Amino acid sequence: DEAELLAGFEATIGHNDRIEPRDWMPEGYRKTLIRQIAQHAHSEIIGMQPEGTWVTRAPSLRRKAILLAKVQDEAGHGLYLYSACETLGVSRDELTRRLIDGSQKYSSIFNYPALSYVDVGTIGWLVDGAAICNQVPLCRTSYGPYGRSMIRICKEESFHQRQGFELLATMMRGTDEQRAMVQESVNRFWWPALMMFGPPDDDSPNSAQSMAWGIKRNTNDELRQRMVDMTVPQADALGVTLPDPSITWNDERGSYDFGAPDWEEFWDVVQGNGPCNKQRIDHRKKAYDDGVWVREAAMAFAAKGTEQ
Ligand code: FAQ
Repeated sequence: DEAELLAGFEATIGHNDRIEPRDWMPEGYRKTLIRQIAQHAHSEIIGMQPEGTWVTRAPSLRRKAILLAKVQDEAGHGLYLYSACETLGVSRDELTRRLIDGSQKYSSIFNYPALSYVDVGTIGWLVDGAAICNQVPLCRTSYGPYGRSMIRICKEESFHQRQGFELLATMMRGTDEQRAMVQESVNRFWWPALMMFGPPDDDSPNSAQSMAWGIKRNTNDELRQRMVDMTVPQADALGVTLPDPSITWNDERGSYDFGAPDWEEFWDVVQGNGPCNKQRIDHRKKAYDDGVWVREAAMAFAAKGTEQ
């Protein structure tokens, strides 16, 4: 009966063992996972757009090959995550529909534009940097398919973060104008990158239950702190200034103190009013609509196969 199934589920969570697709799970657990994994998948797919606009304008063949490979990796991450989500009983088609109709979200960060080629470096350094801080603990999430997909994704994100850092380091060894471009880009991306971790803990309705279920392993604020502690020394090594004068080492806490992002701006972007929200969804919808004939042809071909 249900009480027994629930006790079994809770024992598995309690032992830090994995829940697998055929195991019984509470409906709330399934729904929360579908929400988080789908948002994560959508972020990877929508996240191809800002950097993708620079593929045709990269400054050299080498930079173009690197960028093309990175954007393709993001498509791959989206596909592993959609597959993980499908094990919970929802189809990829349905997930795509929910992205396009706005009933599921994707990360706020991808509603900001990549205005210059340097932004490719900054996105790699700060956005992939934030993604790694958030995702390394998710390798130990309680749902098997999600955790396993995170392992490979994290390896690739680490590579992306280093390529971003290398791009910026190259620019910083260039002219004054190039250094100013890096600084301007970092100024724009720093606060939105910190917002990727979600609202502060006391304003995060899902955290407590997701932590109890072992879906999340750390709170939003814990991971944001980890990001700051990891990034400050890297900014020093690059020679850029993070746009937060309140960043100071706190000896007692063994961490950096830092300022608060503009949470009003965050909620405004999450609610659809960021600089690129409409453009991102319109672009995704156009790609989906343009692909109708491919899906129809694939279905017709598959149907023919079963008849023969
Ligand atoms: N953007 O109660 P919480 C990448 C929503 S990395 C938009 O704290 P939760 C790699 C939240 O959904 C980016 N919405 O929620 C890449 C909830 O609304 P809901 C993707 C946000 O789930 C790099 C409400 O606010 N990574 O793509 C955001 O416990 C470069 C209340 O929040 C992941 O998705 C936000 N930033 O914690 C690709 C990681 N934050 O759903 C290309 C997995 C919060 O109830 C280029 N996800 N909201 O309507 C997570 O770890 C969690 O879902 C959090 C949010 C931490 C994002």
